[in-house]
Amino acid sequence: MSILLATANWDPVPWVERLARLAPGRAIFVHGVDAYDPADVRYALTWKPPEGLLTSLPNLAAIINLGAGVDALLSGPPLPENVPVVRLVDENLTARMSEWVTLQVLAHHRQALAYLDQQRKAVWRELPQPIAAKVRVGMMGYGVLGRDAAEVLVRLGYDVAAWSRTARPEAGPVEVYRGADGLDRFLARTDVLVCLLPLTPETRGILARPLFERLAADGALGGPVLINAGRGGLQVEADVVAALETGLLAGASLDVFVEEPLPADSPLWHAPNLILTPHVAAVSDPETVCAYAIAQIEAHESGRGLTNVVDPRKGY
Ligand code: NDP
Ligand code: OXD
Repeated sequence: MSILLATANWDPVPWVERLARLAPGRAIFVHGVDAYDPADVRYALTWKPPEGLLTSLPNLAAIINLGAGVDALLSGPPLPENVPVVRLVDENLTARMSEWVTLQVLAHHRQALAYLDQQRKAVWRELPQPIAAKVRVGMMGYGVLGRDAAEVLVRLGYDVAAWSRTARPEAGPVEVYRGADGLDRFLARTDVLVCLLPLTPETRGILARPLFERLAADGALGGPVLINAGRGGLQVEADVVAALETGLLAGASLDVFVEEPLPADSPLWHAPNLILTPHVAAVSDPETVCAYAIAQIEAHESGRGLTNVVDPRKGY
């Protein structure tokens, strides 16, 4: 019933300490640090594990992904057959993402970059200030993270709608557009596009010029704004730079990039009206994520079953 931790370049120490406190008596191995027999491992707690590691564990009962997005796992070499993959759903992570999204929406709406620029030049000038109700936010991806961020933005008074793949009866407080049919109408009513989609074969490259051209151009912010914290592979970065330079997009905030760390020569570093953060919108906190992983293991062993199991056919 041992646990194997394989977390790329994360510091394993806080994870092991927390796991040991929550599951005393259970063996915990850190891949690349501890010697272990692969046959002893029942649960793999992973973030971007090395290729081939998971298929080398013959008695694996579950893979617990220590982040919400499973694109790196599913797009790599084949995973062991019939071993469920659990993704992270964590209130702590969800709250952090809503903080980041709110910060970015407010920054563009309330012209933080323009005021910073004025401050540097010692310019005292009032800029247009539409009320939030006049700003139409579109949540692209209305899952765990999109819903929570939407609720916060609704509370602030924004006119929020969402776009998702399927119809769900328990939709929440905003109008939800569905699938390819609903996309045009969704984009046409959107001033600030917030993307919290997973990266799948269907969504790769969706944030590109043809989509930017379908956003509302007549909104209260003088042009559409793109905010992406989903995955870098969702965006065509040359199109984002060109759209910012030509004014097709009035502004953007990006937390995720095709290549991370973002290469020093990427034109994104110098694109106008772009706020860039280094994939930190919502980091995984060992405190809460270890508790989640142990709760999943206990549910599995008690027969209650795993939750938030990824459907490999959907890709998220
Ligand atoms: P969920 O699985 O809960 O939600 C995904 C949403 O995207 C759902 O509404 C789903 O539709 C929708 N969707 C998926 N595919 C399509 C499609 N082809 N067309 C339209 N809608 C689609 O994921 P989370 O909200 O938990 O996380 C979303 C993503 O956020 C993660 O996959 C990850 O990449 C990213 N993330 C980034 C972080 C960061 O720090 N930057 C931190 C955490 C996550 P439906 O409701 O119909 O299923
Ligand atoms: C995640 C992430 O998917 O941090 O959780 O990107």
